[in-house]
This record gives sequence, structure tokens and C-alpha cells, in this order.
Amino acid sequence: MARSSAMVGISLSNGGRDMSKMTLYGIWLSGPTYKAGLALSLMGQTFAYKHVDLRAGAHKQAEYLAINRFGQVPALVDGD
Ligand SMILES: N[C@@H](CCC(=O)N[C@@H](CS)C(=O)NCC(=O)O)C(=O)O
Repeated sequence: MARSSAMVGISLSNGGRDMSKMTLYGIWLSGPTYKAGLALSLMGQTFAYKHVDLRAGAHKQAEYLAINRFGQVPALVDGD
């Protein structure tokens, strides 16, 4: 028998909210980034993706720290 999200107690609904301007910041080699992108995809949520080059230290630059002060990926921005 196939397992549904309801059977494992996880809601993948976005509640009908308009979240059309979501942006996921990350790097696909990161498990947490991959999981966030997977969850959004399973919800049918469209989102922009912006690559953060961890190897170049982009996650510790002021521009990214303004998005996530912890300097880690992923970060999800809802809106502009
Ligand atoms: N608890 C965080 C952990 C995220 C995390 O560990 N991200 C790693 C990449 S997988 C990262 O940004 N590492 C860079 C650093 O900590 O400087 C989450 O799940 O969002």
C-alpha cells in the first residue's frame, strides 16, 4: 500500500496562500537546501532559486548575511 503524506502526519499544503514570490537561497549539494526545494516542489509551489557559492564564502558576505544572519543555507524569502 502506498504511503500518503497524511498517513505520516505531514501536511504538504500551502493552505491556498499566494506564495508566488518565494526565493530559495542555497546550494543543491546541501541536504537542507535539497529538502527545502523538494518540499516546495511537492507542495506545487513555484519558487525562484538563487545559488549561494559556499566554496567562495558567499554565505558569509554582508549581502547574504542580510538575508540569513546565521550565514547558512538554505534561506527562504517570501516576497520581495
Ligand atoms: N539547521 C540548519 C542547518 C543548515 C546547514 O547546516 N547548512 C550548511 C550547509 S548543509 C551551511 O550553511 N554550512 C555553512 C556554514 O555553516 O558556514 C538548517 O537546517 O537550515
